[in-house]
Amino acid sequence: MTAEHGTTFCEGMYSKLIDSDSPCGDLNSPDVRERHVVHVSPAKGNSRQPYKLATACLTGLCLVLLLVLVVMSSQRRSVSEVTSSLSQNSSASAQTQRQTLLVNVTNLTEQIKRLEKEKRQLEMERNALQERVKVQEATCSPALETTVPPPATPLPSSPSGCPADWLRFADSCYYISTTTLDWKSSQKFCVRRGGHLAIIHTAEEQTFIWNKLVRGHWNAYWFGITDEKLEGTWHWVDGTELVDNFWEEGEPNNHIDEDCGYIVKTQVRSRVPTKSWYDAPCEMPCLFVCEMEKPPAGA
Ligand SMILES: [Ca+2]
Ligand SMILES: [Ca+2]
Repeated sequence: MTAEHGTTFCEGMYSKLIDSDSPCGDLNSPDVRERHVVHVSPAKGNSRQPYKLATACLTGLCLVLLLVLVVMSSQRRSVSEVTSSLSQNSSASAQTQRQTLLVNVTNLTEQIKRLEKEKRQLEMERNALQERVKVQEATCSPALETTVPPPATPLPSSPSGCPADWLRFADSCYYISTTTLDWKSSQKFCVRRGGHLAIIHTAEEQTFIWNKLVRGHWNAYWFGITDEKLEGTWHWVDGTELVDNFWEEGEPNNHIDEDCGYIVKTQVRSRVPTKSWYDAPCEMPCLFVCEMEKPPAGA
């Protein structure tokens, strides 16, 4: 072993027990002491360095742990604050939504009330319009002619044996007006002409008269029936009580205090003569049908 090698080896072994048998030789020898004096001091500094390093590491670790703890605590506080904030926000949001819903419910309730009021008003208007329609339907059509009513005296007879402007059926003559009068005036007109408002006992007679009527939107013709004396009990103008009848479905209904009967003829081809009677207020001006059972002698 060379001296240099031995020195390096001894330096590495300084921390070990000093052994006289050590290959390092006699440590008390001047050469060795010198070498150790020269090399021992740095060896002592190196032996403390790991402790310093460990201390530094531990200190660093502690600092890191402290930092971690600080960060975690901060984060935990932040999370708690965020959670609390979210909870508060959620509660506030729910409260806001509840208030909004309450406002919406209130508005909808008011809207429903308003719509119900409008509905009631519209229903009233509808009912009023329906009444007007019924009255309009019950109102006789305008006169087919604007001329004054024909004279009350019979005109010269026709080949039919009836006055010239009358129609013959069986043993009677019929006059179909072209002007309008109320029911009582119509009856008076017929009486002045030697007859009365038509008294209809059979479907054949009803059909004959109905076929002679002029079609129109709602052409209504008074005939000789009324329940003016006793509501619901209908009598002919000769005082006899009604037996067979040709009322329309739902008639007579006395809808607006209707005590006189009329026959209607419309443009609707499906209508039939045996369901053409209606009741209406006697004051309405209508066309009318007169009947004369016994034509004047010589007619
Ligand atoms: Ca009546
Ligand atoms: Ca009626």
